[in-house]
Amino acid sequence: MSDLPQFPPGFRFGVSTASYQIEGAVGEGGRGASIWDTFAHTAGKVRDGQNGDVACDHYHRWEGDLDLIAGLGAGAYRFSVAWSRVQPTGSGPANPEGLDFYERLVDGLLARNIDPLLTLFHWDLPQALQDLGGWANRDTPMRFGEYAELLGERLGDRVKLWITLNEPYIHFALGHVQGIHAPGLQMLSDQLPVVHHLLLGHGLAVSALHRTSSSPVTLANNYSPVWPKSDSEADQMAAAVYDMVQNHLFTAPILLGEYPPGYEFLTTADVDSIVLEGDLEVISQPIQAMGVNYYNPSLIAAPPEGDPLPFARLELEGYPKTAFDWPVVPDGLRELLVSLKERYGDRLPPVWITESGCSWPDLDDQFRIDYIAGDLAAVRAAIDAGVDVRGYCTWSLMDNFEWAEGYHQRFGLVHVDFDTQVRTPRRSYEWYRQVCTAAAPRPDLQQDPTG
Ligand code: GBH
Repeated sequence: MSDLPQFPPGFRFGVSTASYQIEGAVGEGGRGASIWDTFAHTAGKVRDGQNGDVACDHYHRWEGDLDLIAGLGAGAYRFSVAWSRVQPTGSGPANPEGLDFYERLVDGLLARNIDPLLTLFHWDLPQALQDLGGWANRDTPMRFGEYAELLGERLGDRVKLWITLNEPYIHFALGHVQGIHAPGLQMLSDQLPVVHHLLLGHGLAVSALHRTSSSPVTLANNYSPVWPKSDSEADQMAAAVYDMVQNHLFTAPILLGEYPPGYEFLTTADVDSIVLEGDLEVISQPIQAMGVNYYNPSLIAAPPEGDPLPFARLELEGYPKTAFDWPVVPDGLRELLVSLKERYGDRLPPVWITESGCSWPDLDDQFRIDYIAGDLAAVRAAIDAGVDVRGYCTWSLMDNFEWAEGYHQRFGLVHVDFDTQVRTPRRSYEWYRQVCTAAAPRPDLQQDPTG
């Protein structure tokens, strides 16, 4: 432990999860179907035909899971609400059983002295809304604002940090362009409506949460430092486009009130028919934190001729690889935090690392310990360089349903046997417990609305 950096007083260490990845109980408590139920039950979409029907059975085992978080001494738990538990078809009155479940969870966290950090949308859109066009339909952000209001009314006095959207860029790119995540669309043109409506949904949720809660509000963006493959003009241009879509498309409108230069290629229609007057004001309402999810840098080159995309993603060689084959580049986290600060300056609110982690199966997981230690050194270096970072939540508390990879990737501090549901803390759990318990005592987040 002695080699671990020190963090400012009040810095929070926590763990993250998401509803569809852990809850199971998809037909219980009045829950409606989500796009991930549909997608995972479509042949050929998820490895080995796996799905989240049972997942970690967290819906029934939540108390034991909260004890695991408490056992870490963690100061924060980031989880997400399944929209279709609260509103089975994505609109209309709340389903009381759904709200009750999350209220028990929040109260259970507070009873254990853990700050609840609540994500409203971690990709599991109610299927009924997808049937009406999903995020391509301008009604969806309106529905999202109403859903946010229901949660704010019920839990606004107890949730300590609100996260509207998880990784809108990944949901857009993998779900609506590549088609390897739900809803499985492969839109090659006219992508701007999905992007814009996600942003508008964020803005409307921010309004609803500010009306109903005094806690800070943010979103969790997935950022990746972009490294061009060469100095050639073609590679540099491709990298610039990639940097714009991955890192700034869902940040510049929120922090600066304008889309980043070059975004127009996302539609063949007239931009003004999609981005209506007043929208950017809604989108750019002040947020009190910026959630950063980090996994690895992106190596980008010019696309092969005839490719429909304006860039090509290449494999990054020369780094250790996780069991998912993702490169391990902890300093990329420092690089990206510093670059966000350079680009957005005082517009960048205090940062929370809302996710970072690795797939590694062994119970004796020195690999994961080194991974998190690398992250913490990078965060410390970013703080030293002037970035205001307030917390770090590792992905994930426990092994769970890893989207298109099913149960084949294990990101947990805690191992889950998916036949018996037995939870077994890995060595990293014990190590991270020391990190959490060594952290300085923390003041109440709600008394410090700047984050
Ligand atoms: C997050 O997404 C999600 O929020 C979470 O639900 C998920 O379980 C977790 O991460 C782990 O996947 O091909 O080597 O360049 C992460 C989004 C997109 C990050 C793909 C890494 C490229 C890896 N990821 N990306 S690589």
